[in-house]
Amino acid sequence: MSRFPDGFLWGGALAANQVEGAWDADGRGPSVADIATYKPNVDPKEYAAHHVVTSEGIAAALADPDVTYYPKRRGIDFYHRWREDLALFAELGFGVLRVSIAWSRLYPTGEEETPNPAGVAFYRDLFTEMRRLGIEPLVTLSHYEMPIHLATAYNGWSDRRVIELFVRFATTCFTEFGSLVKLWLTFNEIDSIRRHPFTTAGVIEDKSPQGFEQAVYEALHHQFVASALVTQLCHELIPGSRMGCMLTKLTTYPLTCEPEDVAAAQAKNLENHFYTDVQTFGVYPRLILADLERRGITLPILLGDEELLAAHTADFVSFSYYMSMTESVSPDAERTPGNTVLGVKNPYLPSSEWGWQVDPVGLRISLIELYDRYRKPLFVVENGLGARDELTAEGKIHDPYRIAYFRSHLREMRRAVDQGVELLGYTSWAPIDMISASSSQISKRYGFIHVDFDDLGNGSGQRRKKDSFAWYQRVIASNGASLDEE
Ligand code: BGP
Repeated sequence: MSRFPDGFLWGGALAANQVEGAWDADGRGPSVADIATYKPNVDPKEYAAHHVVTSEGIAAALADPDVTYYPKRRGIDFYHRWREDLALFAELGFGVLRVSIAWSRLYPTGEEETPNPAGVAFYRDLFTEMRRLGIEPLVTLSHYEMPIHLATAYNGWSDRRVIELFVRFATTCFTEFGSLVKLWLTFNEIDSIRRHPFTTAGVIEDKSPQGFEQAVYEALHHQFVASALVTQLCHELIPGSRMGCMLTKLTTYPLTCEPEDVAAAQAKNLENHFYTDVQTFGVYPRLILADLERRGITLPILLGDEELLAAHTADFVSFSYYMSMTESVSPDAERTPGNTVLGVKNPYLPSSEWGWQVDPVGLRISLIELYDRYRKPLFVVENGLGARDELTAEGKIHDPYRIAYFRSHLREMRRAVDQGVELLGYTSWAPIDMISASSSQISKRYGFIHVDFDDLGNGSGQRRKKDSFAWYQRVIASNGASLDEE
């Protein structure tokens, strides 16, 4: 079969904190993303170390009005240019566009009783225009951008009261936008709470007297409960709606067939799947509970929580896939960075400039693995290549490397569909250059559309189509058939 199923949703994915900018415009409150700084020449292997956040550092950043070294405060000015960008996405032929709603644009501190009217109007206009253009919105409720006040005043999601505040935010989203939006996601890469607890859940180590790891798992449990509650609400408030969960698919192979390497890889994959296990099976896996007990971690499970988790599971499983890695028990194994992880380098695979190992077959493996495990429809909501692009004197951007990345991954994705995987759609990361989540660079470019800004915000912001724009346009127009013509 050289085509994807009729009605397959082709598109792209954005995150509010990485594109909107306008961080303090029209009543928006500061979010955890607004203290992320661009650190010139930081080795990608060191990014994780830079996610250490302190109360003192937060206060200093919030006192600093700078936008040069806080790139997420300016994004790509999508807040003002979104009509132009939507027109380009429509020109690509998008059937779906994944975006997130910035919680602090609706509830500046997270504690307000009623939403910021300008924030509601912005998203209503955005979704209305998407619908006019025939683009289905796929909306992420939480994508690394919670109100920073909830981090500093509550220690983020470690405080159970944040559940109720999130439900208030989600209820506003469902009642205000439910006539325009039928496809929703709860937490972007909910598993990433272990790797960057502040970005994902507003948890701060110096505000965690119970212990940082204990606080992280308290926050995670509260996010699981919140997922179940908003899934129930979504179904009740929006007839025909579907709520998905969302995982960073960190597919890990054993470096060798030495059984201990195989066991080490198995442990990595079990840990990775734990999060979607809870959100799709509705129970904590026994292996995880036993491990938490061994580590002295107590989950703050209250009466009724387990029934909630079991009663309101995800309708579909979505995930991001960029790279794969291996695992080994050998202390000498060479490590390489991946998506906020450090894996053992796979000698059979090439790496991007940021060290992420390019593995299109890994996408097929991941699709088969997740579909076999959960037997629910899947949705690839992030996949793409970050690379340095050159703007020629003629204003062209030749990106054959990006075309090659997408061609190889989409062919493997189609093979998984041929094998019977029920795949709802594919939203590439990202249709347009934006601020990198991990490094706050724009020079790590993902888009089919180039944006004329540099890492310090210099430039016109002009949008230009790269060579890959026309290539992806043909893939969409042919529903994947053009993948065989090359
Ligand atoms: C995922 C995030 C996205 C996106 C992507 C690319 O983890 O969900 O927000 O940023 O990673 O990573 P980066 O931007 O760090 O290159």
